[in-house]
Amino acid sequence: MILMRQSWRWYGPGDPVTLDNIRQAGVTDIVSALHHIPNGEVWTVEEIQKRREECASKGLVWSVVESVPVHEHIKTREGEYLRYIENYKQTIRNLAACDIHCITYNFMPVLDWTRTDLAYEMPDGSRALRFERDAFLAFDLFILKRPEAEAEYSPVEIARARARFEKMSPDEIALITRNMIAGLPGSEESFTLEQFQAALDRYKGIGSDDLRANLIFFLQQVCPVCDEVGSRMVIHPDDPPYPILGLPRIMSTAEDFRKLIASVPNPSNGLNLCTGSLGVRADNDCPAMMREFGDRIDFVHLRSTKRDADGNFYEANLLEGDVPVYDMMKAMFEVEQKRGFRIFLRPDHGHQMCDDLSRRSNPGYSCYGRLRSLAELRGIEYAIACGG
Ligand code: DNO
Repeated sequence: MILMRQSWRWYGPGDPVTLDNIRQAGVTDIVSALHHIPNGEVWTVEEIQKRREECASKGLVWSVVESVPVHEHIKTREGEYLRYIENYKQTIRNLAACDIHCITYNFMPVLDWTRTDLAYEMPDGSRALRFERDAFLAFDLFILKRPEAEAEYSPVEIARARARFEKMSPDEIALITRNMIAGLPGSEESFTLEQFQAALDRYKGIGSDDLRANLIFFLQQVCPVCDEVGSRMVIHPDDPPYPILGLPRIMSTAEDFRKLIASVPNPSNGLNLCTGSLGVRADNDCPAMMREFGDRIDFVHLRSTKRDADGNFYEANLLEGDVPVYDMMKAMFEVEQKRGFRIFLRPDHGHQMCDDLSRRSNPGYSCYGRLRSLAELRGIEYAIACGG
């Protein structure tokens, strides 16, 4: 029987959730990245080896990279993009030389994932990450004051955002600004408001077809290297899975995945199925995606969200959100048996709960919250493996 490879994201030596904590979670594999290396530069064998050894000293294996960031110049295909692509290829080779073959990345312009509230209080007192649409629009229209914003929203939306903005205290304005642009963990970028607007402006004239063409170009360069060294690029979907701030988004639906695979059929062109990101859209069926793209999914993020009719969502307890977690695990289990391949799975964001509430942790990457999700996932897998 082929069971999942239980993994855990570790941000490196600065992560408040330590390798000693992680090994007690009972996972075997670490998901990590060399966050100290500037975007676009080569990850050397020495640096990769050092991280591998840190993990190995605790009996853990660093086997998945999340992420080798894609430099903005590659996304916009300008400036030094060819040099950055060459560097990316070298990083792929160096990772393979250290026996790391699963490479996560995303192709979201400017921002990686986005939330307005990092400490949304749940009825049980734990804290969750949340995306509140009115607050997001208030940021766009009245804090950032993005010139094109007004034309992109309806009068009703603008009125709601204004009312929301008028209720915000200076502290709340500062907080939402920080949440939006100071870079959530793993984003690798942080901005002032002016820098942020300048970064958005670099996408003027780049529509979704252009961005997709740039992604395809990038993959056409790097996938042959991956094929040669036996590695796979797994793209993380957009979070949230729709355009924001006037920026194009091209990896939000099954159709987006289909187009990407049709354009770059190399076996190394793979997917990181993130149920929390995709599940924000009611028209995304995660188990169906697992079945359709299973041959190319080497890495899964398991998390659930709860959306409402106003376009808000929060990160729910794993078994209480919109994502059909049992069906998803069942689909994954079936794919694994068919492929004879153990998919890497990590519990994605967890709530801050119990001792997490009095400890610092990277937003979403608390210790107890993720332990709770992992325990639930293990239980589901166990039941499925026993025929349930
Ligand atoms: C958020 C993460 C993302 C992810 C990147 C992958 O918690 O899932 O930041 O790591 O999008 O490139």
